[in-house]
Amino acid sequence: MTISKNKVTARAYTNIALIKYWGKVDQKLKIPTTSSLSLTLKDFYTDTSVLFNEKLLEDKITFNGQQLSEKKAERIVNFLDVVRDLAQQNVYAEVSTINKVPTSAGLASSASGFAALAASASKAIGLNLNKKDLSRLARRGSGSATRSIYGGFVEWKKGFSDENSYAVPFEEEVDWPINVVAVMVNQSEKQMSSSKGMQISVNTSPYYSAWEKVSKKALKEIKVAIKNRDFDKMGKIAEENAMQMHALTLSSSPDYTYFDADSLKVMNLVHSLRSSGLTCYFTMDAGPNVKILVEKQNTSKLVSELEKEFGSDKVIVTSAGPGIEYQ
Ligand code: 2P0
Repeated sequence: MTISKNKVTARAYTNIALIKYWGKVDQKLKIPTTSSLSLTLKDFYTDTSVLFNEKLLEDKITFNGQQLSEKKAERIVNFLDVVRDLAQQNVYAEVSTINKVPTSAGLASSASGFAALAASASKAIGLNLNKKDLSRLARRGSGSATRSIYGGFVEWKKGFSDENSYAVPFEEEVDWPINVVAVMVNQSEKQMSSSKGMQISVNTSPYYSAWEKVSKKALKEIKVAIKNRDFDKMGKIAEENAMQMHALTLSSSPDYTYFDADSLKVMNLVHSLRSSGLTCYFTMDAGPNVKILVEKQNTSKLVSELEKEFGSDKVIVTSAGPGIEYQ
């Protein structure tokens, strides 16, 4: 194994879960309680460059051009320790990250962030990981990053150990004209991190075992809907699964929520557009922004309705994106 003399740069795209991951059985290894399924998105991504350098006395981490404080860098340093352990190397790294994802606003910046870091750091240190092992490694940084190794529709098979919890492509090349419209109602950092929130739900929501049961069934059904190109079925299952996840936050002790007033406004608009014949479905993650699934032929109508209400700077249209890319 040889450490690269040049920096290695990788790009990873965020993904949006249609069947959500919300809880772990093992916090350190990030083994989830349930399997999940996502769509990797084209327009939100992270570029990360890594150079391991014998001369450094500590890891040096910059984010969008700014050096990170020790506290903010801690999660990245911990992840680099996992990479160093795996490679049996004891050398510090220079890491620079450029994010094209609003951080901590429920658009899974940790998914693209840790997937890009796993890819660039493992290659820079001389590990030649296949995609399965890269997915396992990305999982150690952030659960949702497990899925961002692949493009298109991706399933994270929960497994039960470090060896067998990883993502597999369900459909990498998506030849289905669908869009995801993100409505950025609020870009401020969230109060409750997903890592913390999901464990409160695991430990206290009386509905948690019901969640495990319904989400297993929904995963099976959405895979059939995707294969059959049944947009209505896919959207309905995804919207229900999102609401069931958010029911876990509301039913936790202490209770918490990622909804804000504008998130509810978007959801109400989706319901009313749907009853007037415009087929679209929403999903929402650990932040107030809402993502709407829509078939391409209906996108411009949906966008104009959203822009009327929220303004054009708040509405971003994207579609299926690729897996990890190296520069
Ligand atoms: C998901 N989310 O499946 C779910 C749905 C948010 C809502 O994965 O603790 O940042 O790092 O594994 O991956 C966000 O949680 O949490 C997430 P950790 P992560 O996309």
